[in-house]
Amino acid sequence: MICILSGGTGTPKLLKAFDKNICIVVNTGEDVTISGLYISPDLDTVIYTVAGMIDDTKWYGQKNDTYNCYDMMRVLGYEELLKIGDRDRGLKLFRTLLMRRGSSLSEVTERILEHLNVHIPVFPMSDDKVTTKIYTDAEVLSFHEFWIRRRAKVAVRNVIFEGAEKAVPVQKALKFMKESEFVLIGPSNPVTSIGPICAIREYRNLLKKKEVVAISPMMGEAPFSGPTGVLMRGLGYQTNCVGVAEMYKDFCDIFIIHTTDSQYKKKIEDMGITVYVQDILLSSPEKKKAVAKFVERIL
Ligand code: GDP
Ligand code: FO1
Repeated sequence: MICILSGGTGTPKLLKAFDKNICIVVNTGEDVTISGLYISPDLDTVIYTVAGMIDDTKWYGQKNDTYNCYDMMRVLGYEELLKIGDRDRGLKLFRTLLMRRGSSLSEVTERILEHLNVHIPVFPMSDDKVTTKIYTDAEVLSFHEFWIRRRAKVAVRNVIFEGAEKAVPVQKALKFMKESEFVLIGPSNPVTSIGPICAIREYRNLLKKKEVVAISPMMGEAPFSGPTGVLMRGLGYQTNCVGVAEMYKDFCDIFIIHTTDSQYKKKIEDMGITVYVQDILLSSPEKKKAVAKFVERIL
């Protein structure tokens, strides 16, 4: 069993390509309440992906969803920060109701997986509240204020994961991680997707003991997509695979970088990390399969 750490875009692209058993530990630092609903965007993307329901044009929400509820609210002059589909809203409402009755996020996740007939273990990283906060000179932003309202067009000064020091892992997730053959850090945002998981002490300590393989989310001097570059620059890292390796060097044993980045191999090896150069653009089923196969045979 491979234990995969995931955010909500890059790593999900790979999840269906593995032949070996996997379990997935998902970032919850972006969780937020909108219109009374408990929204766990990365968790929902992972659940929809393993259930074969994801809208893989956007990497959030369900495919073929409708937006009647969202549109009706707009008619009434209320615009939600996230455009939530009707069926997606159904899942989020179900979760919210169960949590209001006292279930934890991980318990509800188990229930959802059961109902969707999914047999791949998926865990939120914690049942405790951990909230990613992005500091600029002028203000402190939630992830969605930063990404959706400000379009990531701000100079980032710092990123903190509020609550992470006191948060404990979901115990089943920790057990699966302990018993896994190795941990795979998927090609996710190292700051806001992998950062919150590593900010929880017990995961950090365990990662140092496990074999850890990571896949770069960078191609040259930029990420394949999203705000990873802006966030890394704000924290003082180079916005390339060397910067990501710097962030992971305390626990990463093997790092897979993109074919465009072979000039950085030596620099990363000098950090004590074994480096492989591969095509890691996950743009077709064949390419995803090739990357998954490579990972499965790496150790
Ligand atoms: P988020 O939760 O939506 O931020 O998603 P993740 O953190 O899981 O993924 C975002 C990261 O995925 C970005 O840094 C992208 O560069 C990376 N990514 C997106 N597509 C690809 C791809 O095809 N290959 C690789 N290697 N990384 C990708
Ligand atoms: N991301 C957007 O950029 N725009 C949206 O309207 C949006 C809606 C949305 C609805 C449900 C959901 O679970 C996720 C949604 N996302 C949307 C994804 C959003 O949460 C972030 O892009 C990811 O969290 C990035 O990690």
